[in-house]
Amino acid sequence: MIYFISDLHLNESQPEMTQLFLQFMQQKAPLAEAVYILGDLFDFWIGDDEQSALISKVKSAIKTLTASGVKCYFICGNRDFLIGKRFANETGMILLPDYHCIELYGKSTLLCHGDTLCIDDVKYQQFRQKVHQKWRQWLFLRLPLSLRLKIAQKIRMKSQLDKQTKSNTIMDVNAAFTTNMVKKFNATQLIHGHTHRQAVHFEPDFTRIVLGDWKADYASILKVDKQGAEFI
Ligand code: LP5
Ligand code: MN
Repeated sequence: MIYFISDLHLNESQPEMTQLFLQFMQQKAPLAEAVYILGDLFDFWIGDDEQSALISKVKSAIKTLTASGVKCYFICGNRDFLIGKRFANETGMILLPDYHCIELYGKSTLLCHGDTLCIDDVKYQQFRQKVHQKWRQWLFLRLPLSLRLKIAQKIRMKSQLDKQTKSNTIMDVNAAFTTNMVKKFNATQLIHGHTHRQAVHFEPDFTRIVLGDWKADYASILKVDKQGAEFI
């Protein structure tokens, strides 16, 4: 059995959500073969050198899981794309590229965060392209933590403002682009998050499973086994 989660956006001001995640990692995840975290585990990530009580708790939960033999895979989201090798080494978590195809109980399944499928959100895609440039990241990671935090907060504010002017259609996946991507990987199933619209869509050539975001009292967890996929 394999679990898929995404879009927890763990942050200091919602400790209940961190609790939910820790509960999941301690009670459910140990029974699985693997756990896939498809991005936006954290509200934002400004470098593997940041430390806090929340970060320590999350790291130690992942470490305990992977040390017990359960594989934990991670595809970065649009908020925590700076999670890097140091985090992976400290936790045993395996970092995957933006698109990753797996054989999931007989179904060729493409995994991604989901932001790259939202190509109609041109402003976001331009922003994404910039912050994914290695030289920019290299420079950013060498700034003092306090300055990085300020920049991240500025970006969050601007993003929240911009989102008020964007329609839901613009902020959803582009259907034609998504179909092409699934075909390119010869997949029959796609699992992604980001849009926060938990659902199972039966498209003509593939099934698209969308993970939901977590709330203080709601954990969107997809369980897949031989019987199929279900949200628990
Ligand atoms: O996250 P969500 O779901 O609310 O919105 C996303 C898109 N927004 C983002 C931004 C993230 O929320 C915040 C990322 C913080 C990263 C911290 C590290 C910074 C590292 C820099 C390394 C070089 O992803 C939002 C989408 C939405 O999903 C739906 O898909 O619409 O996209 C935007 O809103 C982008 C804006 O339209 C453009 C943002 C430009 C920001 C420029 C600010 C410059 C301030 C610089 C100060 C020095
Ligand atoms: Mn996201």
